[in-house]
Amino acid sequence: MDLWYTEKHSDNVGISMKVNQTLFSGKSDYQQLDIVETLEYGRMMLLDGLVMLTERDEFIYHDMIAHPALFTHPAPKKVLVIGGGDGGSIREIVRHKAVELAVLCEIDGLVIEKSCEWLPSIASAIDGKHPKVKLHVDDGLAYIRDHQNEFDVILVDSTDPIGPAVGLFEEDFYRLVFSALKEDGIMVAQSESPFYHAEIQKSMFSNLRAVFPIVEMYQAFIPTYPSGFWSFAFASKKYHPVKDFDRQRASDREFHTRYYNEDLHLGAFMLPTFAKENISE
Ligand code: AG3
Repeated sequence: MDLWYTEKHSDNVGISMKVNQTLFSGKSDYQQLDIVETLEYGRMMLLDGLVMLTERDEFIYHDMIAHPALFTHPAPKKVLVIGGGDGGSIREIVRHKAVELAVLCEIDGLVIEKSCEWLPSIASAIDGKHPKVKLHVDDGLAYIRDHQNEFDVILVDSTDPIGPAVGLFEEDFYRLVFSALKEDGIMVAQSESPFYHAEIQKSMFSNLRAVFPIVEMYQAFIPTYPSGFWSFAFASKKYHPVKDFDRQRASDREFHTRYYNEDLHLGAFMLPTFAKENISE
């Protein structure tokens, strides 16, 4: 049998991967969840048909959603992840010595459950046993409404702004994140492809700028996402990701990162002109 999965990136373009077998397929209260085994990229998780991660390239996304903020903040003790039910972001966060508590707030309990079952190398820190990790199955908006002035870093590890994640790209949500952060807190959110999603980026970054004094975009190469050229929004109350970056602290890290490093930390914030134009004021 010749079985292929295609995620369409536009009406006329997509990415296709040859699939061995389906490991899980089911519908939660929120979305369709599929976990399949591909020949080239290992196991792959899809939500509503969109590629969330593959075993082969997830290290890039999870290094880059977590480490730039955690190496910019001088003492990140309490960190919150909104979304990210696969556990990849939490896995990277707890590698930081300074981190005392990492909270995961994921709306869909099925994503957590099936990641633990089928993606153990990604979900290693959300199996309920890690001493630094707390899990909440809850709506991110509802959760942060009840948490003021509490977190050093908040990561928004969401899917595209369709379905359950729509609210996570809006100004009202960023105001709640702002108040859930301490006075020197940092938020990072995945911010789609500069190549395909100019309109989303435009509104997302203007919503962020209405709330945070420092807002920057940085980029990463993620082969299985639309265009392979992906981005993150860095929104901060006090620390600038380039000007306040302590290069020595990043190069002294006591764990190995296969994508992130202290040179790339700076390089990731250098953007091609068309990407700058997407978010220019
Ligand atoms: N979250 C970002 C997924 C966005 C991908 N979009 C797409 N394939 N159209 C990934 C979750 C990993 N923790």
